[in-house]
Amino acid sequence: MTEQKDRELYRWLRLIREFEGRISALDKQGKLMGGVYSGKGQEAVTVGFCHDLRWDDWIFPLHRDLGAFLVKGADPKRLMAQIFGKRDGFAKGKDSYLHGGDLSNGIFGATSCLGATLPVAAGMAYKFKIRKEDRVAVAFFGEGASSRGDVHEAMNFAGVHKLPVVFVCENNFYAYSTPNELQFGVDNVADRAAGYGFKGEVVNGNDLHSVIKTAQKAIDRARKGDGPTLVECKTYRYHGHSEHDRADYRSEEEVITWESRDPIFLWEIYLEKRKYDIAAIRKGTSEEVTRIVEEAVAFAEASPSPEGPEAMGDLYAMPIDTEAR
Ligand SMILES: Cc1ncc(C[n+]2csc(CCOP(=O)(O)OP(=O)(O)O)c2C)c(N)n1
Repeated sequence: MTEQKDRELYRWLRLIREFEGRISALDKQGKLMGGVYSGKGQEAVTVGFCHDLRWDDWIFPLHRDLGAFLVKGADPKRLMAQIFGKRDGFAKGKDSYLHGGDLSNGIFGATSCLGATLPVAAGMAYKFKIRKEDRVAVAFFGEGASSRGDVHEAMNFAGVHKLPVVFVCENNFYAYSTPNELQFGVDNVADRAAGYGFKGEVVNGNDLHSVIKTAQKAIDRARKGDGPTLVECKTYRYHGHSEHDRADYRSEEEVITWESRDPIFLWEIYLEKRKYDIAAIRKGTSEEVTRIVEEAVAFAEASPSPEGPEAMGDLYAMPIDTEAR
């Protein structure tokens, strides 16, 4: 990879970390509405899968994937306004954290019912296939969601029709407080791919190089018409399930062990080994991401709240201009 690309990837990792860190702080200050589900620690997964997607590809993030929004092209200011529940957010103030998608950038909003976005991703991929378009759908989900029936149905359908979709399981070892061994009876979620007739891969989700390599193969396979892949990224969320969860079900040793495998820390070591000027890169990136996040917060705070009558708008979807997207 070129130095420019290496630095760009570092910038994404750091921007996501800064953005989410600020949201956690704003939540503690009581400035946000609704729950906050930090993806701190899982940044390499969303960066690895989204950084090289085309604008006309679609992603289906899970509730912990603000990073995917940023890398796929969402405006940080609008994203922050969404989190504040303000009118300039994607849902125009009707929702806070969870359900706003950014349709103009190919980002489908998350659903409260976990796993329910996967059949939509398969449907989107089916559309691409029928129209003979070389576009790809990438659907993210947790290992907890992998136990849902519609996840199975989406994968089965995608396997039968060889659809251009990549299923990305972010296995952070706990679905709320439920550990892997109480969630499924196989060693890996990816083992199930065999039952659907496509390839399953397990990857170290904290190692950006590994994620990128596997993501590229899976995305190329989908784009070429060779069908779906299920990629399971083993990773870890540093925070609790949401900011109100102290996560007492994990040991301190376990958390510290995973913190020592931090994706940003690992990428910095790589940059250093490439003999780039890491001190300068770190400083320049810190200044840049802090500025972007500051501007986003100022924009969101200044954005108006919606007025009462607006509650009645946008309740039903207008037919989408499917030719445009
Ligand atoms: C169908 C369904 N069941 C339960 C919940 C409640 N719930 C919300 S998040 C969550 C944990 C999800 O774990 P996982 O899918 O592994 O994703 P993670 O939060 O670990 O990223 C649960 C049980 C829900 N939203 N939807």
